[in-house]
Amino acid sequence: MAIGVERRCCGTDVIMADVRVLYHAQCFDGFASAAVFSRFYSDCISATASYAYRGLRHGGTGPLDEHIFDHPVNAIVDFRYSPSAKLHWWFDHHCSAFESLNDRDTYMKRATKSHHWDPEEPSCAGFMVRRLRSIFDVELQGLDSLAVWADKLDSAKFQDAAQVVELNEPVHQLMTVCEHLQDGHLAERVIDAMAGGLVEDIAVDADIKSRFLLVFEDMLRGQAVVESLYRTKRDVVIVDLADSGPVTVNKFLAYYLEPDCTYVVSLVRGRHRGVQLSVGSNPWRSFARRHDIASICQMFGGGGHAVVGGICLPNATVEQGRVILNRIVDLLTASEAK
Ligand SMILES: [Mn+2]
Repeated sequence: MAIGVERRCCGTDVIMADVRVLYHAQCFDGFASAAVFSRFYSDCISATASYAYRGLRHGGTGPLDEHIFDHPVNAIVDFRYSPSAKLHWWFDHHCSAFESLNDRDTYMKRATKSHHWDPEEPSCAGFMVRRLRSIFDVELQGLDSLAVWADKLDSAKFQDAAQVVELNEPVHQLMTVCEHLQDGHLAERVIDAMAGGLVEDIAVDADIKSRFLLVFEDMLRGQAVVESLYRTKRDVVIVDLADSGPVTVNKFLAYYLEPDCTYVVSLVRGRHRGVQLSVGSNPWRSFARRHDIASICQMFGGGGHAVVGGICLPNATVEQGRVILNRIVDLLTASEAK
């Protein structure tokens, strides 16, 4: 499968690929979905097509910029919808796929064979394999294990916290690399291998292994920092990293350190400015969750799902972030006392 090369010249993209594949960046399911798409396109639409991949990140509101649809054929996978006529293919499973009711209407009215959404699906890559097989009668041979992995990892079906914090299994290591990988040669190698049905093979590749070890060392340093400063209030773990500088922390670490906790609330500085808060509930003690986390985050300008959410405050000071952190902890612990 040919990979498109782009050159930037005087601020203008010189188009060298046939298909632009925009995928959810830094996410195993995003990579897997990009792979399923290019494999489908090559098998079903054009055997000689070349692809230019680009990861998209959450954050920022308003419609997606038209400029991202810069190739003759443009696809978005595992990321939100755009009503642009230049979006030729779209697959997603996020509840928050539509910016507005208007966008949702546009999607419903378009009713094409090339735009697909199902928020009940555990992963976008798994959804794509199932949907494409049923609609286009295409075999997509060798992609079953990719679909199974994407379903498992994107819905956080891990045995226990140790499995996802100690990261001994190759595909879990590949997942970790994907979560820290920017666009570029290695990202394209991963997508290509996944498209060829070689997810287990690329997971044990030497370049993936060495990249994993770098990330894992950072995570171990992050773990030491969290262990030194986290505190608990009833069944809530509080992690305030606002004064810790940039640290890499495994998002399941708190459940590994405090397996009996129900919630984790954390505060970090924003990538460029401000602060970010995240609120999560213990996936291995889901019966203990007493709150809808999305609605708590919405009270402070954030959002998310019932089980996990976040708040981005680009203009807030650390002190303001701490006030919100404490208010959230109070909310989470207050109803427990009732
Ligand atoms: Mn996904």
